[in-house]
Amino acid sequence: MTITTNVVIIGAGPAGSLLSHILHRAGIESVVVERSSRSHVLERIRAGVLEWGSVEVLRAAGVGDRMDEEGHVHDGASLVWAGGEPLFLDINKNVGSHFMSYGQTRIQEDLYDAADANGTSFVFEAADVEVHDATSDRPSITFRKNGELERIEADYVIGCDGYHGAARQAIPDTVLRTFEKEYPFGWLGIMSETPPLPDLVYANHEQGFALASQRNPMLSRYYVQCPLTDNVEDWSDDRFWSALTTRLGSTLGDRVVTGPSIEKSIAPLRSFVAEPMRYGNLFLAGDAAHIVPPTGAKGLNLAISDVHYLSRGLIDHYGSGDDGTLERYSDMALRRVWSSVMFSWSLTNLMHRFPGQTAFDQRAQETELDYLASSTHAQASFAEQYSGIPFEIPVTC
Ligand code: RFL
Ligand code: PHB
Repeated sequence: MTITTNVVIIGAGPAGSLLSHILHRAGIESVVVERSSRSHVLERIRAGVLEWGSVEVLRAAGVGDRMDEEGHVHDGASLVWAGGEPLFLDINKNVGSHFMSYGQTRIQEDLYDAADANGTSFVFEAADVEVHDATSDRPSITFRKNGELERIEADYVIGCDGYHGAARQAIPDTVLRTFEKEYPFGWLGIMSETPPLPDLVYANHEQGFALASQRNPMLSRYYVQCPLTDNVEDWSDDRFWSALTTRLGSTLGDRVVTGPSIEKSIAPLRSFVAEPMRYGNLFLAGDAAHIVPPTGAKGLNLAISDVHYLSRGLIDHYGSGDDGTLERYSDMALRRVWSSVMFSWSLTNLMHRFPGQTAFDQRAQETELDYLASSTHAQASFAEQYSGIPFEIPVTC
């Protein structure tokens, strides 16, 4: 069976579902094709920090009400190292911006609720997605649903299908340039129904990195750096709490309220960029085109900024026939991507313990952190990067 539509979107994560929602509001029809089940997508626990630009995009798309009710707005975040007192990096004071704690699972629920209300077409559990004729006027995708081969023909195919997706594979090696860095450790994350620390805290400790984050007043999210060879079974709750509180240092560690974990998982850390983010009438957005280590809290925010730019390009195309924004999409998105890639890489290097790290390397990290503590310029630069560089296209309602 062949379906025709304006835009076919591969992947119903935050990038794909937000794009289809914004297009729907502009009267542009799309179909979203997702490999997993709806419940599987909703259960994945991932990001928790939204840049202010992302908050504004979600509000402008009409999916910000619950975020504004339940999200926690922060003025800044703390860094702690070498057993010292935490350094609060005041983003509001330095760059007049904030960020918000609001879980990706909640955003995903908000987007699926909006899709249900819109009646947008989502196909879940679609296997073997392939992109065809990406450089033609009428690109298409095929996939299997309940064993049957289906085809969707469109003006544009948008790959929002994450790092392991099918869309990027449709771009020939002669066109696509990739940049990659793997880090020799992972993050073990837990969720616990306990009151979180008031601020986000990033800790550099000789036993490894730790992060205290949150979802709501009775839901904490914590991470510790661990070897890639570890399994979650290696980490009892007691071992986790002991590692976390040690790494946060006594001032903050003593304030952590412990309790049973309700989720525990290990994620590897990687930096990856694929250029360009367009091949003919196939566009890539979000993790399909780039991955950053979670240290800078940028992955979801980049997915949202890509969608902001791309939706504007598609709205211009269908509204006035102006393709200028679509032509600029890849270069414009990549400028923001590389800025976040660079920040996430440097914060990862600054805060983690690397295998073979010497006393010299540790002291070098601590000296850079001391510089951050003593320099208002360094703090302003951190604040500017953590809060996210401004969009080249302003958000309008
Ligand atoms: P997603 O979320 O991976 O969604 C892609 C969707 O595509 C589907 N898919 C396919 N569908 C059809 N056919 C195929 N062949 C397909 N292959 C894949 C998948 O099933 C999936 O539903 O990508 P998207 O939409 O680009 O969103 C990106 C974000 O999910 C990701 O960047 C963030 O979660 C990263 N991240 C963080 N980002 C932040 O901005 N702030 C944070 O605080 C933050 N914390 C994190 C994070 C990621 C983490 N992990 C687990 C990697 C913390 C962690 C621990
Ligand atoms: C999270 O809350 O999951 C989180 C917060 C900050 C990060 C990464 C993840 O840098």
